[in-house]
Amino acid sequence: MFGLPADWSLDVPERYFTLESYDGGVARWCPGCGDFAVLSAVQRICRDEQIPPEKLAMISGIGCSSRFPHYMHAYGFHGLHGRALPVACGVKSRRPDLDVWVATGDGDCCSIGAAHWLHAARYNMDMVVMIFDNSIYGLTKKQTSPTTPMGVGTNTHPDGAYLPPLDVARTTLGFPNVSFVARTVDWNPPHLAATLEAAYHHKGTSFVHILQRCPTYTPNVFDELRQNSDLTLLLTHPDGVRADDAVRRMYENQREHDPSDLAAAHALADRSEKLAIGLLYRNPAAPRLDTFSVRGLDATREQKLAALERELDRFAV
Ligand SMILES: Cc1ncc(C[n+]2csc(CCOP(=O)(O)OP(=O)(O)O)c2C)c(N)n1
Ligand code: SF4
Repeated sequence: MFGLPADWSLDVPERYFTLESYDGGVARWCPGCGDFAVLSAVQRICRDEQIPPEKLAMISGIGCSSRFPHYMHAYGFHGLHGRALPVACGVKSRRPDLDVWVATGDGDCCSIGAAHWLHAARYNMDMVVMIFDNSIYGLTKKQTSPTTPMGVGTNTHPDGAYLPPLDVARTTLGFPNVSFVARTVDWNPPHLAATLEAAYHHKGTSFVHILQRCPTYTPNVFDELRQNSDLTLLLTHPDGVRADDAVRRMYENQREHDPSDLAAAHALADRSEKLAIGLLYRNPAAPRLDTFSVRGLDATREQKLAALERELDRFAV
């Protein structure tokens, strides 16, 4: 036929996933909410990587951003406020074959869930943790969060927060055994996607600090950053987040930063002068608890019973 050899065959994959394959329904966020951009980026990465939906687990706590699992056609767990990370660690322990993604807000992760944030960094299990930082508690309608800038009035602090905010990326860099910390912004979709892609390919817990617009409750917090690109510093490096020409053209300030340099990462994460975006730190050699927690997963029922008997015998009186 048309000069093709008789034994020619088209190598068509048995399953091909399109963006629709990951579509979990109409997202109910306010118009202009930055969460939409993150959802699109994640769906594109899943399509590009051809991840079967049944191999994806989207885990969240409570908050607007935590509604994320509902909008992905994948396994999902929309759990308790602040508890996304322990659930994700549990899933990864017993189902190492699943790609685990966590959606957690600045309130969910850095306030009520802060203890889990530290320990998840230390456990360093293979997963992507997206911290949606809109500087406010959105779902409960505008209470101060640990990242609310001073001077921004909220329902709990009408005259503005009393204390300076914490920075998500900078704080994460201080945790023991942390292996990946990056920062990006929802209003730069190519950079957001490249950052999440780098996070997905890192073996360990990849924390991605995402500055996320909440036009309803913190409409102006990122105005300066969005209107004046001089306030952003684009981090570049062959081992860092890919920055294509379009992204490079957006920012005059660029710096090559070696992501293995933790001291430099700490200094760059400081936002007092500029907002550094890109990969701040990566340590592929950090030990991972999920390489140990999988032990015994392939044990037979008989082996498990025998192990249980042995344990119980130790306590016999
Ligand atoms: C144990 C518990 N405490 C408080 C709440 C109320 N609550 C629900 S979401 C939320 C904060 C959400 O803020 P954030 O995590 O930043 O997410 P956002 O809505 O801004 O995306 C709070 C305080 C709750 N559901 N459970
Ligand atoms: S309240 Fe803010 S964070 Fe929540 S859906 Fe609306 S814009 Fe998004």
